[in-house]
Amino acid sequence: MNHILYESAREPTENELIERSCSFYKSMNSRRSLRFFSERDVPKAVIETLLMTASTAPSGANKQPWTFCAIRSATLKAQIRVAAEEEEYRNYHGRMSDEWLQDLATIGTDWQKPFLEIAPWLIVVFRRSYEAETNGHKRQNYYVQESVGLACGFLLTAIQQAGLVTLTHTPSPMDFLTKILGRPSNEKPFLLLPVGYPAPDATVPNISRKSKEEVIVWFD
Ligand code: IYR
Repeated sequence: MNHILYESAREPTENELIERSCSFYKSMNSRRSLRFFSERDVPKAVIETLLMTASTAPSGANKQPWTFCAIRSATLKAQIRVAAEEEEYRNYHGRMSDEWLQDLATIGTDWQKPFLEIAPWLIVVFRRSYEAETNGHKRQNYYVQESVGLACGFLLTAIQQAGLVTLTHTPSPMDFLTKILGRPSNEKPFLLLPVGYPAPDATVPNISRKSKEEVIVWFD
């Protein structure tokens, strides 16, 4: 065991707690998944900071089992769009159940994914199932899905806090991302996030979030 002293911030007063939690809730509650992006570029340094924020997430045994690919290359974005649309075409024309298609009808999605080329950046999050050691041993990672899910949550929060928008896009299956990006066999694609500014005329589905009564059960 090797512990160091935790550097805690000053304890907030009760008023500060109320003020901070409410204002953060307000900001997060205004987050929407966006499918219409502006072509305006976002500096690489900003993307790097957002990704390092994602990388502060907790993980099983602190293995940090994630890799983030940040793509601005127009050639790669075009290749990813073509491959994603091929899979999505098959999803929307036979692979998805009628119930699934009905559930998506209100959201208005289809197989076409122009945002994959329009957004200035695509972030592909990979989960690392194991670490390949030089002697050929596969060193295990733990709670990989949970850990990478948490890192993605941190990333969405950082993107929102910065004033940018994104979409949690999961073209399925996603193996094409491993091939296009030349990733090693211990990495599996987890999530594809276009990141940028919203298009001036962007629209979002007219849907709402569940109420507190629906999502919270108190035992106080
Ligand atoms: N991956 C497809 C389908 C899709 C699935 C769910 I669940 C959504 O919430 C939205 C879309 C697509 O991106 O179109």
